[in-house]
Amino acid sequence: MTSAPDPIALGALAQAVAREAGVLLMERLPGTREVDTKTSPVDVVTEVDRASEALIVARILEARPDDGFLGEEGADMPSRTGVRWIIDPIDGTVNYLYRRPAFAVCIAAEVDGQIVAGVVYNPFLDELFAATLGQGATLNGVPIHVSTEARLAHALCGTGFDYRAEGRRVQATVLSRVIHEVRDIRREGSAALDLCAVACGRLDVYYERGVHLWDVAAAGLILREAGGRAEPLTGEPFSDGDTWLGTNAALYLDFRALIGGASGLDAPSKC
Ligand code: 2AM
Ligand code: CA
Repeated sequence: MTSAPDPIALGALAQAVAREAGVLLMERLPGTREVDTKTSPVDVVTEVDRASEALIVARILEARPDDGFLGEEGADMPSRTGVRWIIDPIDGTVNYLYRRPAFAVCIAAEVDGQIVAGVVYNPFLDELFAATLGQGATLNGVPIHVSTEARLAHALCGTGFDYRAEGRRVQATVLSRVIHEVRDIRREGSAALDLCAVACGRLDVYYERGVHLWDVAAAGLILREAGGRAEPLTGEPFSDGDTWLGTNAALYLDFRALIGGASGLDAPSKC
């Protein structure tokens, strides 16, 4: 019989496992080991992605054999405990491929449909963002908070772009409407690290169309626990491919109206 899920214990497990996966990512960073001539760098990254997810799932199952999983690389197991782990073994895959620092391991623990613990670990910078529901958010153990910027025209805005051309066409149109309204745009290449950047005031707002649950589950909790808002633009429960918003507390309504208008949606009625 598995013990009752304690969010703090789930978070501690997620942190330990994310650090271990981070070591694997750094050991196998493209260019830091011999690459078989038959293997392209993209194949190597796919292989590391799979190895990272397999490691995370194995370590969690050792500790909690009846939990369920949802992972970007295909982990999909029902839960017998009410706990489901949502995993992105490398968020910022293209950065990883190019040995750029903005990539991270993301692990969220969901209990009966609610995210209760989340970890986003950037092994390149050794930065570990973590949160437990109701307990606040931290960066390397130090509490973090969103910015207090309330003027959209002064807001530094993160976003990201789809891998597919069709998605990018829509995103370019939205961006062309947003870019005049904010201080400037940053495109880092990791949805999870962008949300964590809002959580610690390195960005004021973030939006992206086409993210998946594993990109935003852990980092969304971290941002909410840091005093911000992280949710789909629609205000409805998240479904894959939605536009995701992350903001400090002061900018949420204005930014939601801006992105809703730029996307051709009416501002959602829910606050
Ligand atoms: P990934 O690195 O794990 O693929 C890039 O803007 C951000 O969006 C990354 O966090 C990337 O995750 C995520 N993303 C997920 N699906 C995507 C898609 N279809 N196109 C572009 N980015 C995607
Ligand atoms: Ca991802």
